[in-house]
Amino acid sequence: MNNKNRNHIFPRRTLALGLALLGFVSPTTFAQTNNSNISLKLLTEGLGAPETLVSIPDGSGRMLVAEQAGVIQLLDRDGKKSDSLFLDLRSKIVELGKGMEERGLLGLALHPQFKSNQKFYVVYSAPRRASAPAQWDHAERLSEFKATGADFSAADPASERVVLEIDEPDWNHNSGRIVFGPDGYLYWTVGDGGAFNDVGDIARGRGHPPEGNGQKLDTLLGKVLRLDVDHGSPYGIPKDNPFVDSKKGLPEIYAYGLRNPWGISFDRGGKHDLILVDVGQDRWEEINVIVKGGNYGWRLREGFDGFDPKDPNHAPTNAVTVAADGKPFVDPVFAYKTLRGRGTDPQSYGVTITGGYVYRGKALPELAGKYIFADWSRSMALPDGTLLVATIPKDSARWTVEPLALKDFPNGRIKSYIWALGEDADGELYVLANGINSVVNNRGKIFKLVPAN
Ligand SMILES: [Ca+2]
Repeated sequence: MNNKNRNHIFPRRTLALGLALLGFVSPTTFAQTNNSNISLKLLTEGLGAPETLVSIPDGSGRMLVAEQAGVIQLLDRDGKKSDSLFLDLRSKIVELGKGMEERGLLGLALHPQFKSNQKFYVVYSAPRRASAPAQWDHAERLSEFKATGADFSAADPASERVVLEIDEPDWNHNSGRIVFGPDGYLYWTVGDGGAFNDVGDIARGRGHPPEGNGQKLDTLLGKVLRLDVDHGSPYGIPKDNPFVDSKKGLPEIYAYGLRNPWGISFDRGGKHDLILVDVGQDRWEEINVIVKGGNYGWRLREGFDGFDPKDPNHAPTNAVTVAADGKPFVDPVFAYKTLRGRGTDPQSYGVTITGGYVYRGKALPELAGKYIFADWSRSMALPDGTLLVATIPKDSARWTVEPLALKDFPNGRIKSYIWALGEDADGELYVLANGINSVVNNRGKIFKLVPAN
């Protein structure tokens, strides 16, 4: 998956696997909170690693689910898979590994006027471009496609229009999450280019400048981009993007200083905040509220601490608090410790954060206005994801988080890797889970958050 190897820490992975074989399974570290009115309803299973769920906005209740291995499934309102795929992109995607994998089909978003123009967008890992350094890994490609037919039940594979490609030095930290904003523009999260610590791998020719991609404004790596896909060729730049006039940065950049954001969503209500989670290196997992032009710190900051790539396990005593341009960094609204070792740290929820949605549905009034998200797993090697709920104070400054109380799953732990969350047309939420840490097996399933019986 995606978020996971965002860390690229093989010793940790190996340790987790060894402990798993010895029978050390992370013990419950929180008081059980299963006196809940919320439960999970299994909607469908037998999917590849499911990474995005969106509703088809025609009142049919049908949904599209993108699998990381490169296909998009069509589900009916009860979760039953269509006999035929909505779209198969596998021939366009780089060859994927059978184990941990961060490449593949990473994002799907329907155009706000999908019902009339039938357009939708995907981000996937395409082969390295000839213009990229020979030792680099691949390119992330944003493409537009069109659905066909009166009922949108399939996409036309020949309708692809490549919007933008970004060369990637490494196989990991590709991010690739996309969402349309209330302004009609497309927001695209791009990881820092991979390897570890945003310093790169010598074997790859680095691919990371001395200050790291996150802080460097002449690269699209480590950013949130904002594009106008309705104007220009192949796209336009919104005229109020932060670097349009200053020439201090690329005009696509909306926010920067990010590592590998695995989740981005706009709150449908409230102030329509743009909420992003950033997967940390070794110490902190973050929730950020994204503002235009904001610098979120990576790789000078991680969580609320400084970051030193030469000593990533400790906060430097001389942490940088002001960016090179003299502006302060934007702190997260919440950060929790990245789980390490045997997974017993009560201040951590797991090894990598998975983004979600502010609940604006009707079925679960106790969740109204709260941000529902997850941690992928408490172990690299075992399926032990945790659903989490954040309460957002009126001033939005510092959020509070606890495990989501579920009737049948104490402490929000659902015994699956949590690849992503999904939101339907009614604002109801789904959990996109996987029974195995691989994108090529069909162990994925989708749960809906529903009232308990
Ligand atoms: Ca940050």
